Amino acid sequence: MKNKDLGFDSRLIHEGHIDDQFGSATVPIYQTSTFRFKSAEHGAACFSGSSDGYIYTRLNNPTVDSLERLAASLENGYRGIACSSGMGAVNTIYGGLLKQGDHMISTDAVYGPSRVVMEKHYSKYGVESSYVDTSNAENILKEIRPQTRLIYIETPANPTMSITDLKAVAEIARQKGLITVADNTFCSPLLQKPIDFGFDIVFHSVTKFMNGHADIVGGVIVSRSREFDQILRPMMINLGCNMDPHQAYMVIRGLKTLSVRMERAQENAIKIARFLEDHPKVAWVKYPGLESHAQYKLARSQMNGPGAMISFEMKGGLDAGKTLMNNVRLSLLAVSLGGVESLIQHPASMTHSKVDKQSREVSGITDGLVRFSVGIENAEDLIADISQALDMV
Ligand code: LCS
Repeated sequence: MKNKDLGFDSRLIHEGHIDDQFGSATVPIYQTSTFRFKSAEHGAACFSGSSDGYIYTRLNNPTVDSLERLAASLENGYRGIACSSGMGAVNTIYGGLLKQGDHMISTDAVYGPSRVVMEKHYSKYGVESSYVDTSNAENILKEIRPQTRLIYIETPANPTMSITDLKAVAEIARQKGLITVADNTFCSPLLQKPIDFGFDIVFHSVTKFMNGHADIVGGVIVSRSREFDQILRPMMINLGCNMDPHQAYMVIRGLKTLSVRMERAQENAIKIARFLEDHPKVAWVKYPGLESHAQYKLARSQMNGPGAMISFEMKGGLDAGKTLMNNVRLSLLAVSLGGVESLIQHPASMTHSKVDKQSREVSGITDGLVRFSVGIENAEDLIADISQALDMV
């Protein structure tokens, strides 16, 4: 059977594996900075591209290559580009696709640094950006200027959990000749495949659900076509934000259990979301698996599951949220997300603290918003823990 005929879970286990001479069941870690050429001619051929041998680990490496092939298969794309971090992927995309005078339209509630690096650094090089609520595709249409080149969306958005209609955005971009990029970190390719909806480029902070064990930082970009891969790969190489072979091995290892981890985390998440929604001290809960989520139907139509991220606000605002966070005992008070352990954090003072307060408020990142990344512990234990912490408020 050809691998393209395999189901998603079989791909997680078998796809991308580069053959090694000893028949290793797992992808070997090629912990080397450089590769020996067979001859001067071979070295020259590797550099010219007429031979696809390995050269130097910043450029290519068999372990990293295995992850790049696996990621591409999972996202139904052409090829993956593994990066040292999710922010390495963001900068490869911005730097590779935008030039002086270009304009980008982005989801307003993106991961804080994805916005901060554009507003504070790329603006110095003459790149302009607008931040809108992309959960209404009309807002994107209104922002398009002659200089617009890129539509960059995050869905569900970190941390507001608002959902952008992938098909509608891809259609707008097709009509206007724009490039589309989706940050798929909150979903992983198990729950959402933006390329299937017409997106050009998808990327992940693999630090999160894809690796899933809170033990490495990394990123991966998957392009729909060779054209985009050929623009982005040299950018990543020249920025020097390549993934290390050991990091790549860890992600490949973590990915094998993506489906089983995500299924369990989602089972827990819906129970916790309902518990929070019914709790008298909680003002609101945003979770795509709750009927009360404003885009519940859209989420169901483009995601294969609601995921394991929940945002909520305490009736007592920030102070009540702080008391809650200071009193959880099982969940960890920590940033990051998508691991087997549950994590709780406060975006306004932590992950999104460098975004100015007014922009945070406009995009729905209120001071009282608390973000919960649901792990795979026993749901009863997680609920008991949150419940006792809520009692302290
Ligand atoms: N995109 C999203 C949606 C993210 O949540 C993050 C990190 C990144 C990109 C950047 O990836 P990194 O370089 O960290 O691998 N999000 C974090 C968060 O919410 N808490 O801590 C990190």
